[in-house]
Amino acid sequence: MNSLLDIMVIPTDDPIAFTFFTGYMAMFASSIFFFFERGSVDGKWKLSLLVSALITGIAAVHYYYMRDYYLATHETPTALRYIDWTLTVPLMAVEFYLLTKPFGAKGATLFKLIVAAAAMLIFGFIGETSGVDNNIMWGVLSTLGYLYIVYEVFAGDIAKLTKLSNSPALANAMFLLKIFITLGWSIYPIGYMVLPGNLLSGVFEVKSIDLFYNLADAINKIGFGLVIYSVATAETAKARKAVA
Ligand SMILES: *C/C=C(C)/C=C/C=C(C)/C=C/C1=C(C)CCCC1(C)C
Repeated sequence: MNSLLDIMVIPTDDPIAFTFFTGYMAMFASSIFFFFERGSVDGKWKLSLLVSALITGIAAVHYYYMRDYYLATHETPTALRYIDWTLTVPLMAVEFYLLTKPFGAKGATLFKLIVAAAAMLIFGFIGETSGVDNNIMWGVLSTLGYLYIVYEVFAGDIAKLTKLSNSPALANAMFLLKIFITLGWSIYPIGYMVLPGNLLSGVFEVKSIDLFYNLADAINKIGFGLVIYSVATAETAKARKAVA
């Protein structure tokens, strides 16, 4: 089962294998795109685009390994998945911080977001690896971390700074990013619920957790980056027009 050949053959009846491959390539291509597009936006946006490139780049490397792990074992690459998220979710918190920093965001805001993300991921990892009995409890604890992030963006520091900024560009970006962290991010807990002992157990195959996670990653990591890219290019064009 673990021969090199297994890794080379993509079963045509396995949508999970398919999404590991397309996920890898899409993350990789996005990373190159965001990295090179740094050159076409004004200075203050360059760091945001670099962080977008890092998010998709880190994911691409993990998808490379998860893909092979999955093909060789047909099991869920839980550890690799959580290592990826441990790096990329805090970087998404950094994106919120960078967008609001020109309007006074403090390190403390970033710190709160990262602590909430860490709690969400640690509890989720324990829930996925510790067996059936407390699967729901760990999922609920993880969801508290998630909801705290949603709160910060909708009503906490990030929301207040966006309002104070009087910047239509930032307001637009936040509107879209809010859709990502509510609708897009909610795909993850739905995936988690297919685990044995949880609410959707039996409705889907356990393995389909990877289908949910791969879909959500592509939407959230690439989409998030594209929102920031579109604000950056729009604002750059506006600033250049004002100078000309
Ligand atoms: C790029 C990766 C991202 C944006 C990952 C986000 C992950 C989540 C929002 C995960 C959330 C979970 C819950 C809210 C409860 C169940 C356990 C998790 C970790 C799947």
